[in-house]
Amino acid sequence: MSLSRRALLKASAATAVVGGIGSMAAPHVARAQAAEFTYKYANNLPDSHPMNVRAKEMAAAIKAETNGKFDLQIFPNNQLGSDTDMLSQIRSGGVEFFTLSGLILSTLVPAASINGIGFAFPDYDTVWKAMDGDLGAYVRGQINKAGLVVMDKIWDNGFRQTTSSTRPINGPDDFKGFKIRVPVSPLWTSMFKAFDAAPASINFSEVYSALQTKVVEGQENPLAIISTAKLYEVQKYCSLTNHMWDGFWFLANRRAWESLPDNVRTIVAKNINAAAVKEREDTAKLNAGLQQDLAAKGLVFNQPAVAPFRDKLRAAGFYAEWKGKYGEEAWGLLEKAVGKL
Ligand code: X2X
Repeated sequence: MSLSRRALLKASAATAVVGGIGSMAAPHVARAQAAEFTYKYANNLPDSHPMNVRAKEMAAAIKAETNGKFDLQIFPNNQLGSDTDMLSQIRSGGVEFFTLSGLILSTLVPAASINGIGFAFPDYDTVWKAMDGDLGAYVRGQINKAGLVVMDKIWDNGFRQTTSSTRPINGPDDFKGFKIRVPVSPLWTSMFKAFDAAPASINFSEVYSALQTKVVEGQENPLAIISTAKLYEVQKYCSLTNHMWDGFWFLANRRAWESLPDNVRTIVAKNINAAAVKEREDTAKLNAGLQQDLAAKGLVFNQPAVAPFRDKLRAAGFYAEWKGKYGEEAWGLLEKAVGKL
């Protein structure tokens, strides 16, 4: 090869590199480029819930920062199936990302339901300290051991309230024989059995119609979901039982995650975690402000005292049973965050 030809090749290689860097740094001047990675993110919530609002924003930010290389497609509202379906899809790689309540994830990772222990968390401050601290780290460790990747920041679902078409819940006795839908999770069933209720495990995708056709009398969810999923249309009473805090782990299929280049992975994780923090603020605000709005839509509110519910769970042996299931280490981390149960 002649000297001049070699020099020419070197020069064009250098131009290609400079061009590449230039287009990464200034996406607005880059040509539209087909995505190298198109990943699906599935969830069970309506489009208007803060989770999907922030997810859309986050997808746009990821696309811009990767210069179009990474395209996150969002499938809200159980479009790809129920939570049970999506959990098997995230494991097989049918979807790359999925947000799931830790309580439902516990069918695969038993420790993941621990934040849902009845009446454990008094407020959001305590929740975020625990879930961004040692308790959350412990649960994420267990999720990893089960073969799934999980982002650092858990997304907020909220403190759960009880709705009904038949009666308000003023105290634990009102739960006796109450036909209540619960998500598919042993902890949920166990807690409502401890209240002598009649819990039925039903995926969220079926909840509206189960309430409408009166297969069940009631259900329990944070106000943000009662509002965005329009459950107030098929319920009459809302009892502010605040019986547990629930959040969504942002899960990734391991093979899909590990096939991303490091720099793309960093951008994706950074934006997902930042969106989680914003979604927490939105959702907490929404949960705090919705009572009036829902009352205007016809829901009748009441706020029962917490102590009788806790006493009933204690007397039924609920805390002792679950302490035994989670083990000393996990239970110790929970009590370190919330106090003795
Ligand atoms: O299924 C529910 O009730 C929901 C939407 O709150 C969860 O994902 C746990």
